Amino acid sequence: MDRRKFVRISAIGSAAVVLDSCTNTNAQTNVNFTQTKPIVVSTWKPGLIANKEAWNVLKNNGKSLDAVESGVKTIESDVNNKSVGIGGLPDRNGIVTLDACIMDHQYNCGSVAFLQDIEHPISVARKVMEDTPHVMLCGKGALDFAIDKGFKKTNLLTPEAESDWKKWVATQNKKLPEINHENHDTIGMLAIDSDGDISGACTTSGWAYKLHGRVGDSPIIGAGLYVDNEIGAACATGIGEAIIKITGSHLVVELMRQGLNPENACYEAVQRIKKVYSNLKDMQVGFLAINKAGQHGGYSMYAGFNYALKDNNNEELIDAKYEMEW
Ligand code: SD4
Repeated sequence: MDRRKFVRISAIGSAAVVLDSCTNTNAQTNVNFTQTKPIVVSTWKPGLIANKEAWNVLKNNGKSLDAVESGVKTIESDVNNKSVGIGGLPDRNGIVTLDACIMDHQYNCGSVAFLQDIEHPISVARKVMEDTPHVMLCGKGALDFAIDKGFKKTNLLTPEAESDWKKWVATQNKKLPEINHENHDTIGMLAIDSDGDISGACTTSGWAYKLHGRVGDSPIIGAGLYVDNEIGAACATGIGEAIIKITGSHLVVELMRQGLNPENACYEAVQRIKKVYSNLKDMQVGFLAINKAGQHGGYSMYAGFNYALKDNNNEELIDAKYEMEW
């Protein structure tokens, strides 16, 4: 029943109303709405490092959009992270292909999918947002656009990732690794700046050893990321196909609009995936959300999902609640 107690942030953002959806009495208690800001949250343990970078922007009254871009770039450049940017595990043809998107407080958004040879897909996504009338560029077109904008080509396949891939190629069954246990760390980041404006970013090399050409949820606005500055923002990690099927991040934001707090909204999104799939084996998905007040929460299908938080008082890794053990 506790889960059903939630805080509704009013659309104008001036008050919070406590509702009890179980009794649905609409008994409402006005409480003072104090926005926690600035604040940044991001998925998985590497989020701790990314948050530090974002915080350098936020603490100096910088924009949340700049914060999330510079935050996730640190992970894109980390050769030891096997799920994002350079060092990311390749597809089954041995080619690293990257997906990323970014969204600001005014519904502006940009995205790249199936991008190769560029270290910072998130910055290309931002250029798509700022310099074109489009939202999404893919593959060769995205690469040509990046080069045109001055990005340099980089070999993203590190010797370590190549050797992992070769070992996988040599396996009999060519099973896709389980996201979370063997293949995780896609970074989704959500931030509120000192003006109270929310932005988000998401970047990944996707599901290791995926089919060549496969695109996951991470570059899809509404699936891997969504921001509505009146309500809050959400991002996702895990099996992208499941997240796309329920338009996960948009769903979480809409659930917050209806009054759920971030954790409960993430919980409901996981329940939706449970309805869609009869077989949940290896079906790890995790959602992370923040509302306009700066409340945050996450929830995942399986144990193991965590997220990093940084605000004026806290810097920590938080274990999300989950539906089941592996
Ligand atoms: C994808 N959602 O490509 C990504 C993978 C992921 O942690 O999040 N891994 O489907």
